[in-house]
Amino acid sequence: MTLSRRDTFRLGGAVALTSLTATQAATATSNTAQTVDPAHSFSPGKPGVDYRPVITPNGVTLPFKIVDGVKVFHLIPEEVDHEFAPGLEARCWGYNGHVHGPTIEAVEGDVVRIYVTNRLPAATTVHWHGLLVPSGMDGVGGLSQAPIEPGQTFWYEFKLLQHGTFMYHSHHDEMTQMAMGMLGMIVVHPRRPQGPMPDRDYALMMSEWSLEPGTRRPDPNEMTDFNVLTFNARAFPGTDPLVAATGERVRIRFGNLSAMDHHPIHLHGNVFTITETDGGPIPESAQHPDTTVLVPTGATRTVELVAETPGDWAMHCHMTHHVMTQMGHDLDLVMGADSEALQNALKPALPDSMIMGTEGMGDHGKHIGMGHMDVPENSTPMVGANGPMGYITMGGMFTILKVRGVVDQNTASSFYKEPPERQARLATADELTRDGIAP
Ligand SMILES: [Cu+2]
Repeated sequence: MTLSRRDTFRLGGAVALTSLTATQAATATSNTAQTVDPAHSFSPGKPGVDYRPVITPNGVTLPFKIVDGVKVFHLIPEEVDHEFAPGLEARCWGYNGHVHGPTIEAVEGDVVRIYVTNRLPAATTVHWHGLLVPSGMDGVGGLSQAPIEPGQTFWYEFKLLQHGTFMYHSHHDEMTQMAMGMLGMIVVHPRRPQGPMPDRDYALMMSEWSLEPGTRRPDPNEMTDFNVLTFNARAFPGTDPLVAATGERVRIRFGNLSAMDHHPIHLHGNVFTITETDGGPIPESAQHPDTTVLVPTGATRTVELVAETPGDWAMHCHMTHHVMTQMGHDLDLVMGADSEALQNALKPALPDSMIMGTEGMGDHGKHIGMGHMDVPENSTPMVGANGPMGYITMGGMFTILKVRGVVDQNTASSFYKEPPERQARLATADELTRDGIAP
């Protein structure tokens, strides 16, 4: 399908004819830099020239080509075999071979043309969450467009009037399709950046899944008891860390398209400023420092910080069950029980059983790591992975910001080592005596 010049203007998406002078661009950009004048045309923004490309940990950015000044993308909804963490795989629905879909990245004022080829067995649509688009481009199946039937390719085209962090997702049988993974991030860079540009710009989409141990299909019918909580569709230890050098400005864009949950994301060792939502930039007078940002479902929040202190800084959802993976929430309480007596009682009926949880869940992964017990096929320990100082008893929606004096290709895979005077350790007998502490 081709688009006439007249149609393009009707959409408010004028094809770039000439590049703008600085004065024209300044006039076209409002004082708050939230919108561009839809009548103005811009040259398509170039990565590395007009913006520093965003990094999607564990993910990719959707490639585009430029045809007559329009950025042309091709999004392909399809079934994808996806790994949440080593040993935990599922057959999900995603886009272009990825779960979630690739990040769509462009520049305010760009005209984007997005073809969607449906390779799923079900009809679908794509909604551009937070973007100001014509009603006919809004992607609500049955309301603003006909559903895209299997095998069909649909055309979407609109001008990007805003900059910021947005999302895309299925808006047809959303309950099923979003639970199967049909989500992605949209990053629109400002045409004329107002503040300092970030040195590192990260995008993290949060979602939640129901995947019974031993099965391979996420269960969209689940309403409350989600057991796989993810950043970019990965559960720790499957999450790639974020890295930054000291002194660098870091932007982290959070999107949340979880079915039912909000996520308070807490970052250790740093203070950030919450700078924007999917509604636009937060005026500087209303920005505030924080260490936890609540990201409601169906929303984005962007934070910025300057990395100051070297270290391995945990970043995770602070809802404690959201840093567990495939935990059975209907377990009977055994905290404080006599594990030996329980074990002896169970032995005749279940000779291979192993009583756990009388002192909490922390040892679960450790026992698996030591080979004392197996996990069911296609599942992962509820918590964690081996760390430099022992076992890390967190899983799910957990990742690490690795801050170093210098970042190199080994930073992501290495752990920070503190000098002894900055490292917590066993107290010595001399110290206890000196300070009158009875251990
Ligand atoms: Cu959470």
